[in-house]
Amino acid sequence: MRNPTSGQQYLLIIPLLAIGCASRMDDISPTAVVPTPQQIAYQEMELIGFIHFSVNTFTDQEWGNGAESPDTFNPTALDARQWAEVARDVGMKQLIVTAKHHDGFCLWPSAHTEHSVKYSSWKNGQGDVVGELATACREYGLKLGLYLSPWDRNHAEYGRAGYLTYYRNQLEELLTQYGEIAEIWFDGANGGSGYYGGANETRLIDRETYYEWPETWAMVKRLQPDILIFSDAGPDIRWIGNERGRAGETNWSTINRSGIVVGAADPAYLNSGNPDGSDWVVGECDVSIRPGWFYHARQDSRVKTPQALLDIYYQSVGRNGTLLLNIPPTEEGLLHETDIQSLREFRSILDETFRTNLASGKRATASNSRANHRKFSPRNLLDDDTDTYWATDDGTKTATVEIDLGDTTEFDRIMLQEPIRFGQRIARFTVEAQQAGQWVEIAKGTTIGYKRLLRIQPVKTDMVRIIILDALDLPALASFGLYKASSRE
Ligand code: FUL
Repeated sequence: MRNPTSGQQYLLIIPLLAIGCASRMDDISPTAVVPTPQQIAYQEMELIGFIHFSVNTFTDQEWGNGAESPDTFNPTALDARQWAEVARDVGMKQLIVTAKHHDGFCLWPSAHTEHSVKYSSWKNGQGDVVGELATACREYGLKLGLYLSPWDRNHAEYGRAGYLTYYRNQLEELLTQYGEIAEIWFDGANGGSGYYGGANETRLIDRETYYEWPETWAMVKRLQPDILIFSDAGPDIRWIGNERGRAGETNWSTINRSGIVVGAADPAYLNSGNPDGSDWVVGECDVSIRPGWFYHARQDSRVKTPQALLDIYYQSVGRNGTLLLNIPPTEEGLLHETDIQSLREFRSILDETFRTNLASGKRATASNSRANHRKFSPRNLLDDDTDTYWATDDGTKTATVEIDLGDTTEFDRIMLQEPIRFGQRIARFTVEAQQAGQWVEIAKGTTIGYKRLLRIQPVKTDMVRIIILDALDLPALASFGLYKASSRE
């Protein structure tokens, strides 16, 4: 007999087990629609860079018509490491490059066309921008995403079945030759006219059926199981409905994907999402640091200021979206100094504003804490840990959390976060501050989601409360912050 257990030992173990079970509390039940781990990680990145680079950079156009000679593409000092270094320094976690824009020119040496870097004199046809960027991203710890324009104004078969085979062959190259691809960007633009192998005509396609998106999406996932697919209809990431980088004040991460036609979606629907939606599709807010997506020297004086970028940040990341900020390389193949300066200052201001959470570690009490258990205590909002959270009992849709700041504190920025792994729940809230013994409303909003930032006039108080006025299910919050903005904002 091995290890005989005496009766005495049992007597000791059983009560210990009972105590262990009582203190282990289940998490709240997730709502019907929740994000995948990849979608959560994607939102936590917050800021992503977009690189628009193609023949357009050299022809000074926004949309090349497809007749451009590959020789047009000839950057004199291309350095993808410079792009990655700047991106990393300013807090971007991923770069997405236009592997192919509407002009059809390929930044990688595709085996399926002669309209690529392989046929340009850049590096005697030996260059590969996608490859160089993939290497640079790995070096600087960034994820890589690719934009492969479905509309191709160069290809002779565009508009016919043959093009779809070509498009999928290209996808296969890109998704098998460059390591892990975190995001693929399917643009909705389909303008009609183009070179099309010399035909020079207008070709209209049926947006609903031509690209056979469900099959293409399945192929993409087969080749890169963890990839996130962007389009008007997701399936993982959705366009936010404008190119100004602004999410709706109300922004649900849920929509109904079915019925959305890529390239013909309702921008207002994409902008605010749908609380009754059956699919979790995060909103991505794309915008360029310049008026155009491609570099144009004439726009050197129109680079967005750090303050304009901050404004966009508050309306994208601060409204439950991610910010996809375009920084187009010049003809040299380098990011422009003006853009870099603006980005660096933007990051420095952001860091200064959010360096100190004035509510961190303060005392919090709630009208309802689930099962009165510390796992759901309102103190979890102020512990600088987004894994812990406060939640209420089943059936509760309204609640109040009061925060005692101890001393009179001045702040003008408020941050709230939901634990979105359990779904997005909160539909309406206010924040109040005590002023001369009275509660006064200082901010209000609808959705929160991954992150909500509110800019308000400076408030001085020692007591703040969050009032949840409506929620789809019992409310839960992961984090709450109060900040005093940098004077440079
Ligand atoms: C649009 C395109 O037509 C623009 O050129 C740019 O690429 C933007 C991000 O998407 O649909």
